[in-house]
Amino acid sequence: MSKKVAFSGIQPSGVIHIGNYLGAIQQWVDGQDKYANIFCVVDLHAITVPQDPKSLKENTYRTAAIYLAAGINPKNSIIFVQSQVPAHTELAWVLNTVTHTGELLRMTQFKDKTKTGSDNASVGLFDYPVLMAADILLYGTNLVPVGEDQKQHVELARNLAQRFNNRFGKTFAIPEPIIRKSGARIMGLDDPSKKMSKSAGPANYIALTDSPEIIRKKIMRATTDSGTVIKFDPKRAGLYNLLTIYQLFSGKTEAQIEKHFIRKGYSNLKRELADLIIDKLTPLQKKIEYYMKNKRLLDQVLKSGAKRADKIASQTLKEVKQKLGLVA
Ligand code: AQP
Repeated sequence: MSKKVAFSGIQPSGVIHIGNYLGAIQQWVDGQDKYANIFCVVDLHAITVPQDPKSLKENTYRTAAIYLAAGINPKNSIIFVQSQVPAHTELAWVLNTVTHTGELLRMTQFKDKTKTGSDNASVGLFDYPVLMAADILLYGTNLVPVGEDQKQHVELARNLAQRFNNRFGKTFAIPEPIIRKSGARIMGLDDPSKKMSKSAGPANYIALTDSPEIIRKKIMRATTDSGTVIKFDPKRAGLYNLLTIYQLFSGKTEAQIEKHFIRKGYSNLKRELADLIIDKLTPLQKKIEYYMKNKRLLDQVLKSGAKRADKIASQTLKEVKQKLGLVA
């Protein structure tokens, strides 16, 4: 039996943080042998909010470098940049024509990002979930490994696939999200009531490229409560978040961790957690730097990935156009 297709991506819109790593990238690496994988650097999504062109280019390379440094093997998995495969925007337009505006108005990410009430948000930001549906549906994707915040967007992709199939005949596979039980929503260090987010400011996240000094400072300053007992209690959001990060980086069970921290205080936990993160991120950072110094190698990987992706995507788009009655 052929393997299920898994598709996912990250925006090169700034730093990549441990939320992106633990919620998404780590499960991509874990599923590498199980699925036929396609991992995209979604630069067209990034430009739905203003980006500095120079930084965007550098961040696009860095995101690809992170995929490779984390252990994605480009021989098996397809790694590419979204804007290098034109079928993404073409299918997004087609899907726009079967999407209801009400569906997009209900998207919590759009609502969160436009909370201030300003009407300066781009139409691209409004349409973001449709482009994401196109990304997913072009590849016959069965599984979308993401963090919990993307669940609603994958749900829309499912609905659009079903709607299109009902109107025009079976064309798209119906994708489903894969969301980790633990790590699906890493919370902000300075505000554990909201998810860790790169747009929330540096005290909120640990970037994969943060130095040991910065990591230590951010963890020591992380918001906790006035309690003393170290336990996995979801009601104590700050502590629970730190313990979850500890668990995901250490691979230990809740019971093992709670036992380890019996009669120890929050400052012990924070010190040990900082050491653990530094320990895990240092080798990753070395690899990221290696790839960033070898842009030619990155270009080769991305060019070959785009070629492989384009072959699949063009075929899907051709079928879509035929079904719609567009002259090919
Ligand atoms: N806090 C998180 N916990 C777990 N998973 C997360 N992801 C994002 N934040 C967390 C997952 O990372 C993948 C890539 O996300 P993205 O590039 O779409 O970025 P995002 O979700 O927009 O990340 P940010 O940091 O929140 O960016 P801003 O602040 O710009 O909106 C996805 O699989 C996502 O679920």
